[in-house]
Amino acid sequence: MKLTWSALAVVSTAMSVVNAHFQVAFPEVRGPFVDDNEPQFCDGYTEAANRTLFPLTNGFITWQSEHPTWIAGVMISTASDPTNFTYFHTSSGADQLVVGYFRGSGTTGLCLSVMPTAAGIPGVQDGANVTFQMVFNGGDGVLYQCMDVTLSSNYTIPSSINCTNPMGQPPTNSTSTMPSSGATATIVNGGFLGLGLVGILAAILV
Ligand SMILES: *[C@@H]1O[C@H](CO)[C@@H](O)[C@H](O)[C@H]1NC(C)=O
Ligand SMILES: *[C@@H]1O[C@H](CO)[C@@H](O)[C@H](O)[C@H]1NC(C)=O
Ligand SMILES: *[C@@H]1O[C@H](CO)[C@@H](O)[C@H](O)[C@H]1NC(C)=O
Ligand SMILES: *[C@@H]1O[C@H](CO)[C@@H](O)[C@H](O)[C@H]1NC(C)=O
Ligand SMILES: *[C@@H]1O[C@H](CO)[C@@H](O)[C@H](O)[C@H]1NC(C)=O
Ligand SMILES: *[C@@H]1O[C@H](CO)[C@@H](O)[C@H](O)[C@H]1NC(C)=O
Ligand SMILES: [Cu+2]
Repeated sequence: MKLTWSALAVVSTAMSVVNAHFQVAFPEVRGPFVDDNEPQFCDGYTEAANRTLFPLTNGFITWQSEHPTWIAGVMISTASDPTNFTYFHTSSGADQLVVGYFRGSGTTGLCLSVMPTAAGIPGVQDGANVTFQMVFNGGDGVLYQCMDVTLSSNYTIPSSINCTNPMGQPPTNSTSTMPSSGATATIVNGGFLGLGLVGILAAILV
């Protein structure tokens, strides 16, 4: 089977219905999911909200998707109240990433491996208040959700929050900007951290 990304994008767009985007479960997002606002900065929430403790290393984001195939990544801001995209960019205007953009597939039980300090971003340190902005494209445009967290070197995510098949790649060798169209995406796929069935499927589809 050989499918192109553009074919998949067309299929997933055709199957889109109301509420067919993506939703982060952990850490807590800025406010209740608003389907129509997800194409906007932080799902439409411009103010920092409740902060969740998050480890400096070995962290993860749990989430679900209504699109079977997608591109995803995670930007970070070290500002205490990041109110627009500028706060999530490097000084040169590239997306400041803790999870590089990568292609994946799957709808439930998803999680992204997040190593906040791995990219060496200034200010990403013990005790810092930072914000993750997950960026996603399942074929119907680029979507966003934000999580305000406090980084802690002595915190471990409770075992009641599952991440059995972590995905994602460190930001070091991915594209620095989310492709606006899946059809023209050229993602350097450095490989999944957790190469499970999903990773193998994604590799076949690419
Ligand atoms: C923040 O947390 C409090 C207490 O858990 C909760 O009542 C409130 O709804 C949360 N606020 C948001 C924006 O989620
Ligand atoms: C983002 O917010 C800052 C501070 O309010 C402001 O200076 C900057 O112009 C804003 N950038 C955009 C793209 O709106
Ligand atoms: C982080 O945010 C919390 C809650 O908003 C606040 O109490 C704390 O002072 C902040 N810490 C820093 C280092 O800014
Ligand atoms: C854990 O680290 C935080 C800073 O991230 C600090 O405020 C707190 O006192 C530490 N707790 C323990 C038990 O060491
Ligand atoms: C965690 O995963 C295990 C095994 O897949 C499952 O039995 C359990 O219900 C999951 N827990 C949560 C909170 O999702
Ligand atoms: C991606 O990173 C890995 C590990 O650092 C490296 O081996 C590989 O050559 C890199 N790939 C590209 C295309 O830069
Ligand atoms: Cu959608």
